Formats: sequence, structure tokens, C-alpha cells
Amino acid sequence: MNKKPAKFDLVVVANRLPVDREVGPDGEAGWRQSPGGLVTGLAPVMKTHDGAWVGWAGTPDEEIEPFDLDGMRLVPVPLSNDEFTQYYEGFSNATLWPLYHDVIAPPEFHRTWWDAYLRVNERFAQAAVTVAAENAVIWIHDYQLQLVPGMIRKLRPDVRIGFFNHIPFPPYEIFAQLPWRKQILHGLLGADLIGFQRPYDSANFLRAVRRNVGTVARNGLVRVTDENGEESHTAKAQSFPISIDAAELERLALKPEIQERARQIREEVGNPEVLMLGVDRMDYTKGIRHRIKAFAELLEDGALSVGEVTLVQIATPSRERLEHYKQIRHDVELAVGRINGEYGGLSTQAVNYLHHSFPRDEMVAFYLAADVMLVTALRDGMNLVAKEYVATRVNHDGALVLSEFTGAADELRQAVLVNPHDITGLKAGIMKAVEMTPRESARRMRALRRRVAEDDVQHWSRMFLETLAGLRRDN
Ligand code: GDG
Repeated sequence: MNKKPAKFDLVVVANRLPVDREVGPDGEAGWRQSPGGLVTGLAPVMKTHDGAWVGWAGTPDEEIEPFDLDGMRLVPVPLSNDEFTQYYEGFSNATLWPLYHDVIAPPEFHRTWWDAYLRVNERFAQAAVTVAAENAVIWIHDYQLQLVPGMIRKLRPDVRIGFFNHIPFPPYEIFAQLPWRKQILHGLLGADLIGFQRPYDSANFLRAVRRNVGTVARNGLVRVTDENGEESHTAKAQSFPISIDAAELERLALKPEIQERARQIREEVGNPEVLMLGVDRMDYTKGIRHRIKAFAELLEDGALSVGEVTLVQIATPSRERLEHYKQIRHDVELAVGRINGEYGGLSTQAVNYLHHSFPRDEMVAFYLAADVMLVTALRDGMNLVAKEYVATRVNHDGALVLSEFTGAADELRQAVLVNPHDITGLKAGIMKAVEMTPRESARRMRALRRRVAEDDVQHWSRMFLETLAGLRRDN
């Protein structure tokens, strides 16, 4: 297969391919579509168009031939072990991630990491143009690949280029710290359409463009010039808030066996009156420490008591070799240990802490089991967990406590909105959710559910691709 590379009308480029390796019953290794939101949002368009997905398969130092799965061509881009360390763990997750999340942790700037980022972005761009048909649409995703739009434009002026940033774009005063800020802006401006989660992110980007590139930005439009000062094309920046596959989550939430599992989960934690839930990657941006601190103080104050209330905190392992991730895990585990030591009993724990990941069905059972969902991120591009919780509340009960610093807070206005830095305010928000009357919960949940059902992930991908297709081409 694949001696002569086939050409595709729609090419998605993301750091990871949307697949996980799986060993089948026959002991043979194969691939299974991973449950991520991105693939759900794109699957319908990938199948109706001739779709290819370019990305890393997840293991360093491994060369894999392109293959087909679920109607998509998957095109693996290899990464060496050093590139994984410098491009992915280094520049992407220890430079850009903290910089773009309000420098909650200090970003590190290393020229060797930048060199690796440049080299790997070039490889992704090459892989994408190799499989793109004449006049194809190429849609690039996220902060790991910000140079790819500019690189593709140089190689293939015929294609339409979209870029979507899943994480926040920071205020200029923070972005300006980046020694390679101009290169990043030029890379992004190679796209015809640059999508962000919130209008605020798009405004931050345009401000950075005004300060560094000097082209005039109006109505989100930027006239881009090439190295010789010749006008090249117009790029547009706009917000497209991402969402979830709401119908699929609702379908799972209505399954009797998943509802039964939710009842079991409540029983396993001692049938509390109120089960509170947190679901996050173990990441310092998610505000897990702030949430646990507020919960501990509520126990200390006597506003809540163990037995009546319990907190289930799922923190899935993430970026575990990085120092700041080791630190946050240590801090969270210390805090959990302290609370349980102080307030727990032999059979009742204050915090049920789970540092592993779960299958999709089990996640839905957890959402169904929870009376109060705590999303207290210090900064988050969108936060899909908040939307998933809402989508599973088929009985219109439960309350969502949601940080103002998530993209989701722009849309989910009927949540109990909190500032997680304000521990007193966070405690008040948690109590408001705990004490909310069923009538009030139902009123809020209905409005929240309507919003998530209308603006689902299929709507998101359609809006982005339609906007990209509708842009005037004047280059
Ligand atoms: C980035 C941005 C933006 C978590 N644990 C398990 C599991 N999950 C799933 C959740 C949810 C997803 O992972 C996490 O999405 P979030 O949006 O909450 O956060 P990030 O991972 O930081 O995502 C974020 C997003 O990109 C999309 O643009 O919203 O702001 O940071 O879907 O359910 N899923 C399963 N088991 C787990 O243990 N199956």
C-alpha cells in the first residue's frame, strides 16, 4: 500500500494522530480511534471529504507507514527521542504552555528547544503538503504547530490554510517575553483563517500583530506581506468556541447500565448526601490545589462534614517527566493526604483521589453520580469537562461551579461562576451549589443544556470550515 501517495481534499494536521495502539484478542497490535473531542468533531467531515490526518503516533524513534482507519488516511510523522524532549516536552510544554496560560508557572526559553520546534514544524508541513490535493483545505491545530501555516503557504500557495489554537492566546505584555515572537506571528499569519476559543484570545493576537508585524488589523483582517514587502494575502482572526459531541454523551447518560454504575459509584463512596467531582489532567493550570484548599476550609469551618459530603478528584496523569508537573502532583497528593488524615475515618474519606484514566463510559457514570461539578481552572482555553457534565445531566439536576478563567465561562453563564484565586469566594460558590434548590438547579441546567446541545462540536467544525471556504482569495 501507499507506494504512490494519494492526495486528499481535507488534511488535518495535529501533534497527535487520533489513534491509540491496541492489542487485539488475537494478540496482534492494531490501532483504535482515540476518544478525543477533536476527532469526533472532524469525523463527519473527514468521511464525506477525502480526509487525511497528519500527526505523531505517540512513540519516539518509530517510523510507521501511512494507514487507513475509519474512513481516514492516517499519516504518521516520526519524532526522535531528542525531538520529543526538546520540541514537545521542552518548547511546547515548558515554554509555550506556561507562557500562554498567564505564566502560572515560569516559562523556560532555550534556543536548542526553539531549533527543534522549527525542525519538527518543517517536517509536519512537508508531510501535509505531500498528501494535499490541488486546492485542498489544510487545517492545522494547536500551539505545537504554529509555524506550519507559514511554511505550508511557501510550499503550496494553492491550498487554503486554517489554524485553530486550542489554548488561550496571552495578553501582549506576556506574549512579548517570547524571544521568537515575530517568527511565531509570521507562522500563524501564513493561514487564511486563524481560529481562537474566545474573542479575547483573538483580540490579544491582533494586538500582538499590530505591535510586531506592523500590518493594519481591522475587523479581524490582516493584510499580510511577504519578506520582500509584497502583499501576499489577507488573514482573518476570529473566535470559534470548541465544544463536545453532546448527543453522544446524552446517549451514554441514558444507558441503564451506565446509570446503574453511577449508583454503584455513590455507594462505593458511602452514599453521601452530596458527591462533588473534579476531573482534570494533572496540570497546574487546572486549579486543583485551590479547589482542595477551599474544600478543606469548608470542612474546617464545619460548613461541610465528611460522611455527608465527599469530593471525588480524578486527576489523569499528564506530562509526568516535567518538573512543574511532578511538583503539582506532589502538592495535590500532600493536600489530599492531609485532609484525609485530619477529617477522614476508617471507612469514609474526605477526598477520593484517583490518579489514573478511565474509559469513556466510566467517565459518564462519574458525571452522573456527581451532584456538584467543580471546574476551578486558573486559565483554560475552553474546558470540555464543564460542557460534558452539562450534557450528561439528562434529569436537569446537579450544579456546575465554573471558573471565570475558562473559555467555557463565556458561554455557560448559568453556572455558579467563581474566581478560584479568591478562596473565600470559591467557598461561597461551592456552598451555593451544595445548597441550591432542585428548582433553581433545574432552571439553570435547562439553559446550560440548551446551549451545549445547540453549539456542539459538529457545529464548531462546520462553522470553521465554512468560514474558511467563504473567505475571499485575493492572493
Ligand atoms: C485542551 C485545552 C480545551 C480526562 N480524563 C479522562 C478523560 N478526560 C477527557 C475529558 C475531556 C478531555 O479529556 C479534557 O479536555 P479539557 O478541555 O478539559 O482540557 P485539556 O486536556 O487541557 O484540553 C482546553 C481543549 O484542549 C479542547 O480545545 O478545551 O482548554 O487546554 O474530554 O473528558 N477521558 C477519559 N478518561 C479519563 O480518565 N476517557
